[in-house]
Amino acid sequence: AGLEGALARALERGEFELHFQPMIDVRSRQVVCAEALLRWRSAEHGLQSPGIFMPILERSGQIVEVGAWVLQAACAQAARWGGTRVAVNLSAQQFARSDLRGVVRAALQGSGLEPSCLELEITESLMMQSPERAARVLSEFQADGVRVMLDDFGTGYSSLGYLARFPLSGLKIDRGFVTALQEQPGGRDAAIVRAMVGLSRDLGLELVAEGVETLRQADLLAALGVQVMQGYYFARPTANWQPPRA
Ligand code: G
Ligand code: G
Ligand code: MN
Ligand code: NA
Repeated sequence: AGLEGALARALERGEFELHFQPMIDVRSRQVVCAEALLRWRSAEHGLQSPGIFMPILERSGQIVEVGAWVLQAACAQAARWGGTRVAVNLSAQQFARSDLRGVVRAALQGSGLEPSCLELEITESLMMQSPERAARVLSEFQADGVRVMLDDFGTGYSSLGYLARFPLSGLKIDRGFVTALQEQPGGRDAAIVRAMVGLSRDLGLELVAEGVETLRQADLLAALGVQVMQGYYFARPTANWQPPRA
């Protein structure tokens, strides 16, 4: 079968799997959360990344079913971690569905995971498609005790005003800033990261830098006040990931 045909059967064949990548508090060295990243292990097409199959799932609408599987599988894993949070990425189509709250609640109830151990990652563009609806959906997650992080922060078009009014748990600084920081440590991107540190502190938001690939990037971020980091320098996404034992 072609890629699309094979993908249509992937869920029933059990070909999807989650890899996990930790976010690390560099001061305490503790893992604060691990992000679930979807992979498709196709019998015919080998191991595939979301860049390839996510657009197809979005187009076919299959993302809704697969997204529910991701939530349930991620919560089931995290329930065995003993307190380490799990982060799940939401797609635009999932976010637009009126049954999302119920799907999230079902994943929590089915796994026994504490709501505060689940973190949903949404992008700015996803939020901006309908800010009023997004505000309501985020309030519902807040009421349920589920955390929401704004992913790829700094690359979208959201107004800073939304940061004050939307019930977000935190921000994930897009890896573009992390790359630029290393190229020009005293440059404009450093100024923006420093502003994000101040903004998140003053608004009571957690801040995570993603895409940290080198010790130098980690040091530059730490010097700017970023405390939680994620990236290849610390750990690549892996199957069978476990939190380190204390
Ligand atoms: O791992 P990386 O190649 O793992 O992921 C590429 C993109 O796919 C990222 O933007 C990431 O947020 C997205 N992604 C990874 N897993 C999922 C998932 O389970 N659901 C959604 N909606 N996006 C995902
Ligand atoms: O859009 P989102 O932030 O969810 O995407 C996460 C993506 O970034 C995944 O594809 C993940 O595999 C990838 N990723 C994680 N750490 C690093 C890193 O240090 N460098 C690069 N280039 N990509 C990373
Ligand atoms: Mn993410
Ligand atoms: Na991101």
